[in-house]
Amino acid sequence: MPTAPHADTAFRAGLDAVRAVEPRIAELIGQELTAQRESLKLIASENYASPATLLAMGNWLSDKYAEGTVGRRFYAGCQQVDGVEAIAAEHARELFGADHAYVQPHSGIDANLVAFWAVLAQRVEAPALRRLEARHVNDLGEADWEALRQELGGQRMLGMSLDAGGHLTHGFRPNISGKMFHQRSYGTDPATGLLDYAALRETAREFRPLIIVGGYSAYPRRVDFAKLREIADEVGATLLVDMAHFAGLVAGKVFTGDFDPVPHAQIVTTTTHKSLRGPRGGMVLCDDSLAEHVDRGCPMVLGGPLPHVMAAKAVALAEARTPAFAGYAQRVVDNARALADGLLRRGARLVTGGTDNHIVLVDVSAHGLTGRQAEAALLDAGIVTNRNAVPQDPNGAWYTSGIRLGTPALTTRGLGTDEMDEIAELITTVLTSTDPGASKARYTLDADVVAKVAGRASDLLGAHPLYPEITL
Ligand code: DSN
Repeated sequence: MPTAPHADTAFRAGLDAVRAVEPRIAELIGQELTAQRESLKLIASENYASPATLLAMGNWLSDKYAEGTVGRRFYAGCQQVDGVEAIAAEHARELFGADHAYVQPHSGIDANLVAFWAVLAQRVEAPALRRLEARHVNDLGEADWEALRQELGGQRMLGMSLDAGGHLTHGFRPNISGKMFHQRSYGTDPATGLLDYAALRETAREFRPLIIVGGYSAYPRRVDFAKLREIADEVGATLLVDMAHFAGLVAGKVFTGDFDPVPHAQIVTTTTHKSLRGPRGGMVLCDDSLAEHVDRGCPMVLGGPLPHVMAAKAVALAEARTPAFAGYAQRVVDNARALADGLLRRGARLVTGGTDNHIVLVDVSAHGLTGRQAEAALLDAGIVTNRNAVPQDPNGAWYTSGIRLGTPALTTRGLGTDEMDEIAELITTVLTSTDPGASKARYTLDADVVAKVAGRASDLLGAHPLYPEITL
């Protein structure tokens, strides 16, 4: 990660100011740094932002309201925020080769909501207004408005099933997307664990969705987005790809051609804090035909933008445009493969038998464990992962049968393929030494194993310090 020699002074001064007002918060900020430094973090969706990115967020840009878009705000005095948003959007367009970028979403869910409503506005609302010869929804009478509301709420979405690695915001009932859309899922081939494009095509032909959602949060392989677009075109759907997990691999040109969603999907959403290594937030990229609808994200879905976070997005996106970032993205994938190979050599069962992105999904039922037991036992030994369902998981989404591992964070710290092999050994030691208890959450793990693994994990981290220039 790009270092910042004087960051130490800046963070110290900032913490002193916080401490003077609410010392408990200063204490917790300091403790979080220690915890991050001491964790062998394999959570696939987390990373470490650069000091420059973090510092760009902690300032008075936060104080400004700027509803609207660049040059068209509902508040006066937005010149600086206009500059910030324009620079962030320019970096995003250039980095990903997109026609248009909207950098206001506060999170991935927000980005997806903006994208869903942009497609609904383009494909349902705008044609209805033309039909009714109205310029604006406010011009409609009660009956026409009610008919349009029903039409907007009656649309169909096809997304990847949760247990195949899809995401809750891709039309599932606990999320608002599942309440807005009639949803159907596509999944993976039970024999290989790989995305079943033929079955997806069949479902799309039969279901005729308005939107096909590509993208995942727990699928350890590349997706052929050219093929998804071909299917979407055949059934008249808009292809929307949520690349939150692998945006860093697209930015770093590890995923190119058919595996880069941007040239193939009409609209692409992402978070900015996962493999992309920016601040916590979201973003939408789209083709020119959707730009005007996406730009209405605020106030359609979002509250006022967070100018300080847009500034941090601009910094992180500038970092992602460097050759160093491309090297980082390649190492993320190399490390995931080394971790997967190390686990396979030691007898692990991996969903799809390996990885070609940053994710490794381990089926821990091979060790007689639930995901919950494995996650807790690994945490005891200082290895932070998260439990995750595997395809057709008999233990459901709470206990699960899997653990999801990811390499973006440890790669940022500088760990390489040799260390990944050693981490595979540590994980195997914990999984093979953990005895399942009477319930799906209980287990026993020998204290000597815990001490040995935690000691070695600590040595590995000690050799690759996090934010070495910060000496708090
Ligand atoms: N929470 C993110 C993840 O862990 O994949 C997705 O929203």
